[in-house]
Amino acid sequence: MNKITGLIAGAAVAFSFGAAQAENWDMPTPYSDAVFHTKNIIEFAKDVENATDGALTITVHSAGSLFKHADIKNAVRSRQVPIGEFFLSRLANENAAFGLDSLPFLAASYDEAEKLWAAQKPVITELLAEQNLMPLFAVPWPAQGLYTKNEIKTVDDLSGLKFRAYNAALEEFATLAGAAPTQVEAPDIPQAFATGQVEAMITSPSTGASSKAWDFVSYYTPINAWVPKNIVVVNKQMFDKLSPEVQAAVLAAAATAEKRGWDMSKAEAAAKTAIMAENGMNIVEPSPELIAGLKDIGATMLAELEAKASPEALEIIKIYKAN
Ligand code: PCA
Repeated sequence: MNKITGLIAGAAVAFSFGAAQAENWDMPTPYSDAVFHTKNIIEFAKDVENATDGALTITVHSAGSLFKHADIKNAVRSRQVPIGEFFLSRLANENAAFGLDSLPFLAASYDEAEKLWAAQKPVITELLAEQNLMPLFAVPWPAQGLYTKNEIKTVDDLSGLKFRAYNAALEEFATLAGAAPTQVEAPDIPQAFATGQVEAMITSPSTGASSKAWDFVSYYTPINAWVPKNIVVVNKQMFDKLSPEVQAAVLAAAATAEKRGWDMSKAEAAAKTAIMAENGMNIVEPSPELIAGLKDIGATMLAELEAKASPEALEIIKIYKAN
């Protein structure tokens, strides 16, 4: 490009993005700055700002500082904020279709998680549209493992443990394992262990490391039972108000963020498990008995879900299993 066409191109960009007033969007997330999901959405915000020449800037509010986790979806729905991130399966109470990534052993590897997301995406896009919400991208946490003070060899060893849960499916899983679940948000994990409110949990090595699990448990057992996702949604009316150029920039940055997020997630599991080992935790491969017992619980949960699930959830399971 020579200097003159460069100037003209620059002016055209400034014109197309500058025509409308510059916008700033607040973006709440439940998770703290140390978490890779938060790093990814901060990158997403930068990409949008750069691609739009500052016509749209996004300010990320981490660790539930702007809205509590339970309120983020409705805050976006009611346009208190235009965009937000939350744990997708928290919406399972609205429709089981949202919760399938948190069903034990239905999709336990990244390949399966990708297949499940492909089956889920069109269905939940339609369900969210009914609430004036549009998904921009979804990124999985690494597979979920078990954190305990003592070694766990069978499901019986979980009996009576005060167990930290983050959604209804995990609460049911813990209950079926004979444990006593309590809901605790990720940033509150260290406090919940310190005060004795909980003594065991299931989560990713990412959250294990970001909450310094070695301060309160000694064993990590990578049962790798499910690969749950965060989702970023935007209010459709707010999105429609953006110029077509800015809309295109947001969608392009979202596609980039989805790809980058899955890559970050895949790199996390080994890296964060190594950090836990360096800090003195025992990393113990699960016994066949433990896995068999946990799979039984997963099968019970799937059968219960299939007996009462929404047509949308059943359709996703059908497509997922056929592929
Ligand atoms: N970390 C989040 C959700 C799943 C995960 O790996 C948490 O523990 O709340």
